[in-house]
Amino acid sequence: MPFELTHERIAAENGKRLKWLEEDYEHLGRQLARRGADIEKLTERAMAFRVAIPSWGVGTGGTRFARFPNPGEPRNVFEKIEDCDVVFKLVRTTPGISLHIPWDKPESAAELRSFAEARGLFFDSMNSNTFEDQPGQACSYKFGSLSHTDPAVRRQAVEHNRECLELGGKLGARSHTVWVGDGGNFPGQMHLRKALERYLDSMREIYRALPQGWRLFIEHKLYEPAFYSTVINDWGTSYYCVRELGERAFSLVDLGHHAPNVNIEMIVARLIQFGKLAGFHFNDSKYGDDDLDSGSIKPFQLFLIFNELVDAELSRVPGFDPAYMLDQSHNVTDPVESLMTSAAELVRAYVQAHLVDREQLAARQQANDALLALQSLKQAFTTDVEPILAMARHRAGGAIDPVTTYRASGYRQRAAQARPATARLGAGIV
Ligand code: RM4
Ligand code: MN
Ligand code: MN
Repeated sequence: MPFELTHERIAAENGKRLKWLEEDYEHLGRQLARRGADIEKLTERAMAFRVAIPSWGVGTGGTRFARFPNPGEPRNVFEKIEDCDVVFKLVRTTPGISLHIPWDKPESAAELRSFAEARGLFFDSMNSNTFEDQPGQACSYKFGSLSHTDPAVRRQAVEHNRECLELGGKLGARSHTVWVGDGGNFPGQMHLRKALERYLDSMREIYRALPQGWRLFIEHKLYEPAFYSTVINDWGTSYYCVRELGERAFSLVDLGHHAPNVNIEMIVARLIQFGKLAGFHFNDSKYGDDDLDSGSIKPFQLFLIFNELVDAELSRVPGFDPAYMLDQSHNVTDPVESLMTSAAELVRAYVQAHLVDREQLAARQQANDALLALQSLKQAFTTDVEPILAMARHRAGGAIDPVTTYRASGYRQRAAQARPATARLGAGIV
């Protein structure tokens, strides 16, 4: 697409807002100084924060009922990268792109890589897909993939993962994520223990094929598409599997993959403590795996998760190196806008978590002062850090107000002209 969201355009929009931002930033700086916090250090941290975008996140999502495509939807992986580039230009925290194979399998890895690198983007974790059938595929995944009862299906699924590793190598990726939809819809449908054994056997093969310097991530999910039992249903099973697999295997936490009300920050703390936290697929949910925008429903939970992450970062837990990605389904919004605001929500929670007075909190915990311990967290959580986020974006060359700047640019309208809709109108997760 010839249309570019230029630096000049962003700077012109920022010019309208900079004076007020400077005022707010200075005021917040004075407030924080009273609490012993240095606003400049927090802004540096905000500028250093990174979260990857999944290639499937820039397309309009859908439910099993329907999908309502946005105008100007990207029709191929190159157009997806163009949209990722827009998000990156405006928020500056999202240079990594996570590819889903085969949805975004390129004809030439070298061409795709240079297309991304020319925009300052790189390829983050690879994602395999053995939860749906592809045209011409020999075996079906209707009844599972890596844990299937038929060894031929398992072999095909392992082979697909090997291909992802090979492609990822050419793209410069350094990790591979395996999520399987394997499970049972009815009690008795599958032998629960044997299915997990078969899964592990297949995963051992994938692990053995892992290139040097790579990490392998697995992702648990309590239900869907299987509605009675899933093979990797919870973090305990996931943790057991990554321990079995070896030191380069880690457990990934997708926020939507737990029962309602589960204490996810505690799962995070456990995985950190056991040296097995891979990182996150961020999203938010109300009733199930709703894949809503990060921070839209339960911002306090997001903050509490970051509180654990920042605590681990500051106490220099050995080997702590979590990978972050947004895994959301944008069904009713413009995906570019959702991704930008979600990325900002993560930075917000991250900066707020850095505002926690950890010495004070530790003393209150030591004294078993439940009420004031909560206040230590609430003081950080209720601080409006927006001027820090906006200043961080501005200093990094991004937009003070990403959504307004994006809308003013007319990018979506131009994309709609340049990318006439294709026939893909069906239902589906992404
Ligand atoms: C799954 C899981 C995976 C994602 C697919 C599309 O629920 O979250 O990470 O790749 O959806
Ligand atoms: Mn996920
Ligand atoms: Mn999911």
